[in-house]
Amino acid sequence: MSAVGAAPFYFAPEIERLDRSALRRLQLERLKETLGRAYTCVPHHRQAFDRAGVRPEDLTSLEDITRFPFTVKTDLRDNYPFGLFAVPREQVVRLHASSGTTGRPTVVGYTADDLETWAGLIARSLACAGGRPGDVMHNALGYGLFTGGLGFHYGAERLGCTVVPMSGGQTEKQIRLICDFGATILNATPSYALNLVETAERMGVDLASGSLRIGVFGAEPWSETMRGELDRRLGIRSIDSYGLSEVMGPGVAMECSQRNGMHGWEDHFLFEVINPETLEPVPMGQPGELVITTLTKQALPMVRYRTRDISMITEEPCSCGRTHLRILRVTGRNDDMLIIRGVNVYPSQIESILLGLPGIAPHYQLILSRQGWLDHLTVEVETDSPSSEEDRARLANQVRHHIKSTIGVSCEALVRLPGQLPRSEGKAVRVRDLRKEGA
Ligand code: DLL
Repeated sequence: MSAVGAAPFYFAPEIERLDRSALRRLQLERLKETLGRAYTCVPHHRQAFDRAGVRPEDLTSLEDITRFPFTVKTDLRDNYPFGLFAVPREQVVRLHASSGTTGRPTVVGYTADDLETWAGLIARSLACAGGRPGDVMHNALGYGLFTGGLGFHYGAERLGCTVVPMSGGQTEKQIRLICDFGATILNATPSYALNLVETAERMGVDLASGSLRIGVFGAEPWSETMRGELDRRLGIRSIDSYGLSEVMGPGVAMECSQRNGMHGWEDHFLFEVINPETLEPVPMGQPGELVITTLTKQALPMVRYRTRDISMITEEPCSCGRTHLRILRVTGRNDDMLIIRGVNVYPSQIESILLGLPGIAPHYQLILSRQGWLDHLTVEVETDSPSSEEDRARLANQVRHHIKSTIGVSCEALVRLPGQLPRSEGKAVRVRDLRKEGA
């Protein structure tokens, strides 16, 4: 394989290591084009710009982006299915859509050029994660309307990997194929990766001593503790992978081997972090809601899309040499935040506490209900091995105590035996809010 001096095609140092001022100049040029196209071709954006009293030509610096209106998920729903497309439908060669559990699905579209860009960015992301041509990538992300499966599929082929297009489900068969085909990269949601590892252990297969080298995990929040668990039980280096359908799908950001935040590909996206209450920008390095503007998308240009994802970004240089900013672990979505008796709680905070307790397995569900006028939180977890009722009662006490002392919320803890909680085949469902279901 070529050294960096004669860089292979999937590693583009001229762009991945571009000096930040040149990167910003490129962003400004592309941002002007995007705003112009959005204004000219998408009535929704034109009206929103007019209401805010701004024209694309008012943008003379990247900072001017804050004068432009946000786009939110309901804008996609209100313009269902193709109202936000900036090209005639005939030029859209692929559609994806969200599951739409609450109302209409959100539909996203791609031109042939958009698919080229997407595959290129996934190839770049996989290479950033440590993937190389010749790797065998077992793709356990769902194929279909979800962007995960097909997104990684074409990008991995572009990198020169052998792709196993497995999708989710048929877990035992997945284990056999991982072993038989000598998979070196596993691509999955972290919760499904855990399901895979447990199933393998039950089958007597030790994946940790097998061919896997890298796990590319994303599409849902996960913690450092979970990373440690997956690294150890799969014998891999787990890499965090971020993206969302509204701005493209996976391939928006990926960790490098340093594993200290995900490089967000700034030649294709403009990243901002805002305070979700005041909608003002927050200073670099402080947490807030990630807002993303696409810089090269043709079919569906997105202007200041409010992701709802809570994270922070840093421009501190990374020792890998890439100059693109880093998005630190996405801890949750501000619409996933639970308000329990007035305390703000993210499911990932509870995950970190649970995974830090010996004897507890990384499976949990949070059930919220109302008892009288008060919110009631029940935390269901599993033990990591069969245990007596007495031991489980002792563990339940520990869970209650740690949650109370760390986040200040009282809860009921139910400790189940291994295998009693539902397993994920894609994005895990961690929260059941019975208060919303009227129970
Ligand atoms: O989940 C795209 C994707 C597929 C990303 C595979 C990575 C791997 P959506 O279904 O539109 O697209 O869901 C996007 O998932 O706004 C976050 O809330 C969450 N999410 C995605 N990646 C991460 C991550 C895909 N690494 C939504 N950490 C996003 C935490 C993540 N949350």
